Amino acid sequence: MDYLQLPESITEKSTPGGQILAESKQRSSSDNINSPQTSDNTCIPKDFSCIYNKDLLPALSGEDTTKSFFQELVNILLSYVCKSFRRSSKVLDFHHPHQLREGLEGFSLELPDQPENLEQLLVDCRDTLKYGVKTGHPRFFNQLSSGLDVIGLAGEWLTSTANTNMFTYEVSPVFILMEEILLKKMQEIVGWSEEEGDGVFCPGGTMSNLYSVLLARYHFFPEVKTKGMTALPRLILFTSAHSHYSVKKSAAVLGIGSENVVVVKCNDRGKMIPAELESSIITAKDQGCVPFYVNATAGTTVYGAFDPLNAIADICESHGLWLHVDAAWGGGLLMSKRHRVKLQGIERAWSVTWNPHKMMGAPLQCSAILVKKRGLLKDCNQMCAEYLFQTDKHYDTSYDTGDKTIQCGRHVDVFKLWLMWKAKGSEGFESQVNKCLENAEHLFDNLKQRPDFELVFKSEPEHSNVCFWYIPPSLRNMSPGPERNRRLHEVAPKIKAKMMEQGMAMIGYQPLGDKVNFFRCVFSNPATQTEDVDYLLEEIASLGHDICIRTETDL
Ligand code: ABU
Repeated sequence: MDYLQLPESITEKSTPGGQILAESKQRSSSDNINSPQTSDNTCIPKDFSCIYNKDLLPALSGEDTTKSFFQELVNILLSYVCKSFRRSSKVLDFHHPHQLREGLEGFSLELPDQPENLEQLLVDCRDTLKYGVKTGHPRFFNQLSSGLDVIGLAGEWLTSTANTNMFTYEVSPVFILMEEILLKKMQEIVGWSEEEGDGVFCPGGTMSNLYSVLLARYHFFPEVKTKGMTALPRLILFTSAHSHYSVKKSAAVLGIGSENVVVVKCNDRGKMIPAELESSIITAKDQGCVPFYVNATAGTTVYGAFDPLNAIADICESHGLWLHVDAAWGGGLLMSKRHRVKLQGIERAWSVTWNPHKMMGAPLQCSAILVKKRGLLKDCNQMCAEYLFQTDKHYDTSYDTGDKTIQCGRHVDVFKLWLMWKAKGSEGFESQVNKCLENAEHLFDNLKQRPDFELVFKSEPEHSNVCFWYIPPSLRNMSPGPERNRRLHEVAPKIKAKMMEQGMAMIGYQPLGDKVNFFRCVFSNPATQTEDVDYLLEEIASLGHDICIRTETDL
């Protein structure tokens, strides 16, 4: 059995794997790494006030002190992990920037000239977590990436301990192979054939989207690599009004220019209108420009909408354009038999962004750019630095994948996801995704019943995004119009400010198009239960009931 392969289900583990686990268990118990004792069996005092960095490894006889320091640190981390799941604990302990800068009860951000003792460092570690935000808390609804996956966290710890670089096989043999296997698995789930597919893990979805534009441009105009933009005609790319801002940013970064991104209209539900795309392409051609790339979104950031991928793919095919699918948020739904239908047509994409740090709950950061055409990443980005990518190494240097990327040093993002996949199997991710979408359905059903809330769109959520307004008593009988909109625009920020001061939940808001500020609730944390959804609505209603909104005469 190949132990790097990912299981479909955790019950599939074969006996040899079990033996290896049993052996490693035996090894670890005899290693006795958990004991806070020195090698001569005397206990190390847990007072670190006279102990400094210089006393830790690599100091001679620094081993026991190092173990003891880590034990203390692990206690702090474990206490934080446990608190993160406790509903009685706060999601955040908010302080304004000036308060944190000034220092709080022995916690100072200023950097000293003289070393501080390890006791102080442990206090600093504890307080860094204390004044941060518990993004793993079941009542943290603020971001697309949330949750605290214990196995993922273990993977992240291991990754930091290994502290290596993803550029060559010689320094990352295991991680490089894991990346190959994981990317292959994701490509298979997207629906590409055995012969197709390449990819790389990137520092976030914006970077993955940037790769897609870079590769599309290189595919059509390989001379850009050496000659630059002056050798090219005026290029145009297309993306929907609800797509992520990273598409425009990519055009700006790559020297194409954000004004050469055509923003295609969406319907009321936030989905790109294919006929609008087609007419925009024709207009661009009529103006003498060269369309080359279309970004379709599978799971928009605010509405969670899925663009009609097959209709868009048909248009791209007929005009010979590169189709990228930004499934940073929606990619997780591919893991669910019930929900993957929403991404029908994704297999026709030339590239796909998929962020497992969102819907699959992998710790940040974990984003993949998947590319259908093999070899393109390498051809586009390779620089052949001889000090790193020597061609006369004694192993298969096609595993020195670093030159496929636009980075040199690259963080190991793959291990935590690989370990999570081992722990849950594909089926575990499927249940996780289904549960998040069930929470969204529960919220949507509740909102429909309540007179104090109003949905931004009336149709069922496609993803786990649910968008709504809270309507305070003073606005409930007001007729629609600019004055009501002006007042309603103030409601969500005021409620959020109070919510952050109290710290018991966290949810985001934004305006969008002609819609004034509304709440966007998103579910990606498997720890969240329907009781947390109910809590959120009660919290918003109670914070919003008496808020003071300026009337026209106050202005
Ligand atoms: N890259 C999109 C993340 C935005 C959010 O978490 O709301």
